[in-house]
Amino acid sequence: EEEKRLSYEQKLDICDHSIAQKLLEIAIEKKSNLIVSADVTTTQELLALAEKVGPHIVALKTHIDILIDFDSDNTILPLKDLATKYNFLLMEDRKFADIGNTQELQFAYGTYKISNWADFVTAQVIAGYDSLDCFRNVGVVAIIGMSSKGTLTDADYREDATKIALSHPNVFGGVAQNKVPNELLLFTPGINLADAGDGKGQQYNTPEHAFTQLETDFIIVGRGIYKSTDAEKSALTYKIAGWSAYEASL
Ligand code: 6AU
Repeated sequence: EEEKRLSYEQKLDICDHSIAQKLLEIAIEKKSNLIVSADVTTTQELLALAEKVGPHIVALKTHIDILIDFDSDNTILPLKDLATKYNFLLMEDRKFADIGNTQELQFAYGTYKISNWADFVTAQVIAGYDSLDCFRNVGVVAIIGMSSKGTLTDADYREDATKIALSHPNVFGGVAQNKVPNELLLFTPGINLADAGDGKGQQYNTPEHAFTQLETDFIIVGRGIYKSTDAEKSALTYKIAGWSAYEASL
């Protein structure tokens, strides 16, 4: 018989990181594996989107540095309140890619003070194992493979990146377009039900592909939701599509 993917309940037994545990618990409770990528450029749009999609998501993914009006009191405090109100985590998609000392500074200082509010962050592993030591008080999702056409994350790179992700205690997951070992949570962006690409190198797949072929744990959807005329309705559509695809893959 073909080996079955692990359920969220089974993953709870083998993924020890506290943030992995929280994500899995939220997924089970909300029957959702959806992460919305809030790639909007004003605080008002960010908060309005979080309010609409909050009930349907396990995490809201930010690119906090694209906001034109970032302000820790006006942006982060209300965002934190919404995360508490609707029970979702904050994933800052910073994709750190430097030496440990520089990342430590980028993480805790500057305008965004990511370490003060993010539950988990994305990081490249290009600078090696030790570069990830600085993310002590959050969880890290390692970029193992990218969704864009022509990405340099070939099979050799992904194999080495996966080794770092598996062995570093701060890392509990990976972003990839391929299967990863069961001990990691898999996050898959490049998900869209309507489009195959964006004309700028992005390549899209369906939730069904992500769960059946990649055995992913979480789908990440940006424009498919925040660009649609009714973001709440679209979030619900992707939530249901993601959950059905997960159940069908069990
Ligand atoms: O659904 P989209 O195409 O509008 O947005 C996809 C989101 C963007 C990207 O920065 C991000 O997912 N992303 C990532 C992440 C999550 O790290 C990696 C990748 O390989 N491809 C990708 O699109 O916010």
